[in-house]
This record gives sequence, structure tokens and C-alpha cells, in this order.
Amino acid sequence: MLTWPAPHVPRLPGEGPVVRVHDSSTGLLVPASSGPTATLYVCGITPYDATHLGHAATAVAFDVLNRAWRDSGLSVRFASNVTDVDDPLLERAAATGVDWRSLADDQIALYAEDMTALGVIPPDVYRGVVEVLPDVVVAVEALLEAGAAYRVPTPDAVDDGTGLGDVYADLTADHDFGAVAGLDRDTMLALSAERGGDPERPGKRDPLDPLLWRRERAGEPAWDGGTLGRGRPGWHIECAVIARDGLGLPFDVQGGGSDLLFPHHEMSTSHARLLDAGHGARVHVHAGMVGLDGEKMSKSRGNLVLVSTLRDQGEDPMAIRLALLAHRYRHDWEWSADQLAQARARLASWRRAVSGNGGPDATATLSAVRAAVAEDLDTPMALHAVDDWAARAVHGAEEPVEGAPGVVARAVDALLGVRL
Ligand code: 5CA
Ligand code: ZN
Repeated sequence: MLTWPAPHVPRLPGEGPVVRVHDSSTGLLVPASSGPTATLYVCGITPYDATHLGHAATAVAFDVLNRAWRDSGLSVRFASNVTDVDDPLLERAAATGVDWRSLADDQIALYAEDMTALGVIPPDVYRGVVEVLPDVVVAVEALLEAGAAYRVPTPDAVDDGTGLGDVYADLTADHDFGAVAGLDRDTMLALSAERGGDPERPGKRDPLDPLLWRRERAGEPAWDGGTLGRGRPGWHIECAVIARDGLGLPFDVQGGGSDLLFPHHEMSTSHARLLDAGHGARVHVHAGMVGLDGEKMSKSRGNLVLVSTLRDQGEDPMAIRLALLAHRYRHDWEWSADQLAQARARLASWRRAVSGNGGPDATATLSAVRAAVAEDLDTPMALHAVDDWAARAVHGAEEPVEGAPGVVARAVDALLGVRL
């Protein structure tokens, strides 16, 4: 799948500190990387509606991690996916009378435009599930072979004479199941029903067992599944296969919004473990949910503020990015229009402050921004450090240091992705 153009990331003098992040599984602050090349997988979009500020906030949060890692002297390998076939996409296409492929293509293109405008560094590995389908089939066959998956009779499948059923993972095969989210069973059952699982499906060994392969149903797209029969993949196996093939196992950080902690990341990590000798992601990092009017912003609820709408209204994408960075990535927060007005004012004041040749010494500001992003991506703290420098620059009481505004502008660009 085509990505979008990479933004220029300026080099800064010296190096940033080791980056630490909050691990959702343990609740601890831990080093985010484990070697000279940091590896990151972030769950991408299901392309049935345009990029809203929740998607943008999650993408920007992990972009800050990517930038902080680079600044600390590491190489970064970043992989992401596009869930370009799944129930919500097919349902939306059917409801609006649009072909599901053209709906997906349009939204994938719009997402790329939004990410370009927001200055998000593109993934090195960017795969749609349709592209990796043969690899998913081999993975599901391997899980069946290993006794970690089973078939469930599927009388409503298109009759092709094979009589093959849907395939589900057998969670009892994974002794570490549950370690990612650490939830009790009732919560897991409730979240599974809410977030794409099918605990009521008859014939499963355990209501939580997740779908790996869905046999073809009338009117649904389907592909050759080898010994699985024609059909399409379940959701979680997609991310397990793309992360394994794009990054290798184990990899450093599995990221996404907190709505994915369970079941998606629990299940995809479980699949990865069974595919590769117990290895999944080292650290699980989740961005909070962006809400609007008291509810999670979501395509299914329709309470969306779209990045593309704001751009069409002439909003500077850097102001949108600054509005997102003003929140701790891990906390849930509510969008409101006044946040954009504040971000616009901040952007203007920073631009004014860096417009001269000289300004207050930038050494401490650079260190403060670096320290803030390296400590669990504390972007509000980083913004305050720049605000402080900008206020002093405008005040003009300090002996000006030549080149200092350039250092601040490059730091803001490289570490926060905000071009002044
Ligand atoms: N394709 C799957 C992941 S494999 C998916 O969840 N797609 S999505 O389009 O629904 O979401 C794309 C990314 O945005 C995910 O990381 C998701 O956790 C995040 N996201 C969705 N809604 C919000 C929100 N309201 N606030 C913050 N992040 C969100
Ligand atoms: Zn995913």
C-alpha cells in the first residue's frame, strides 16, 4: 500500500535522553526500545469514513514517539496497517450503495492527505489486509496444524461442496492469554461483545475465542483460502501477521487507541505468540479516546470532527497538530472549538518569536522539550517550555543569542512535528 511523503526532520545538536513510555500491561514507565533499531507497530484505520480528530490524535502521539526515538540516536522501523476489508466497511458500503473497494480507496487517499498535512512520518511498512491475505491464510493454517485453532460448522456459508467451517483460535493454547489487558472474565466478555467479537456464536469452545477465518457468505467478498476454503480473515490475525512480517518478533511497541487494548491487542498478541515461540510486543502503549459532547468520537456514532473539514475551512494543519499536542496522549479528552483558537494563537506567537535572528539562549529550552517528550511523550510540558522561550523572546529583556530562534524552530519541527 502506498504511503505518503515523508516530512523533513531537522537534525538537532546533541542527543535526546532514553525514551520511556507507560506500559498498559504493567502500568509502569519503561524504556520504549530494546536495541539500536526501535520497532513500532501502530494499528491503522478501517477506511469507511474520513480521518477524525481521534485518529489524528493517536497517529500524532505515536509520531512523537518516533521523533523522540530518532532524536535519542536510534533508528526506527515503523509498521502500520489498513483494515481494508472488515464488517464495518462492508456494512457502510452496503448502506450507502457504494462499492466497498472504492469507499476504502477514497478514504485511504484522504487519510494519506491528512497525515501529510499533519506532518506525520509515514510507516516504513504499510499493508492492507487484502495485500497480505495469502500470508494470513498460511498463518491460520499453521495455527490449525498446531492445535491452537479449530473449525466451527458454518451452515450459512456459500455452499462450495467443501463443508469447511469458520476458523477460531483456541485461547487455551496460549498460557499467557490475558496478560496484555489484565482484565477479569466478565469485563472481557462485555468488551468482546462490544468491540467486534461474537461471544454468542454457537459452536465455539469458549465465548472469547476470536475469529481467524470467516468462510464466504452470500454477497460478501471472499478470497481463495487454500485448505481453509474461500473466505476472508478475522480482524486480529491481520495485525499479528503484518507486525511479524514487517518488524519481526518480538517488537518494541504495539500502539493504538485505548479502545484496542481489549480484545484487539490481547488477541493479536496471543496470535503472534502462538506463531512465534511466545513472542509478541514488548510494550503496549495506548492513546486515550478523544470525545465530543460527552461521547467517544467514532465513525459508528457519527459525532465526528474531521481533519479534512478543518483543512477545507482553511485551518492551518499545524494549528490542528498543536491543539492535539496540548493534551496528554494517554488521557481521554473532549474536543471543543476553543482549543483550536488557542492553538492558532500559540502558533502565531511562536512564529513571531522565531522570526528574528537573535533571541534568548535556546540551550535550556531544547533540553526541556527533549526531556518532556522522552518522559512518556509529555507534549503539554514541551509546549510550555516553548511558550516560556517565546514569551522571553517577545519581551526582549535578555541578551540576544544569534541563531537561538533557529534552534527553537528546528527543535519544534524535529521533536513536535510543528513547522513554524
Ligand atoms: N483498523 C482498526 C485497527 S487494526 C481500527 O481500529 N481502525 S479505526 O479506524 O477504528 O481506528 C484507527 C486508529 O484510531 C486506532 O488506533 C484507534 O484506536 C484510534 N481511534 C479511533 N477512535 C479514536 C478516538 N475517538 N480517539 C483516539 N483514538 C481513536
Ligand atoms: Zn490492529
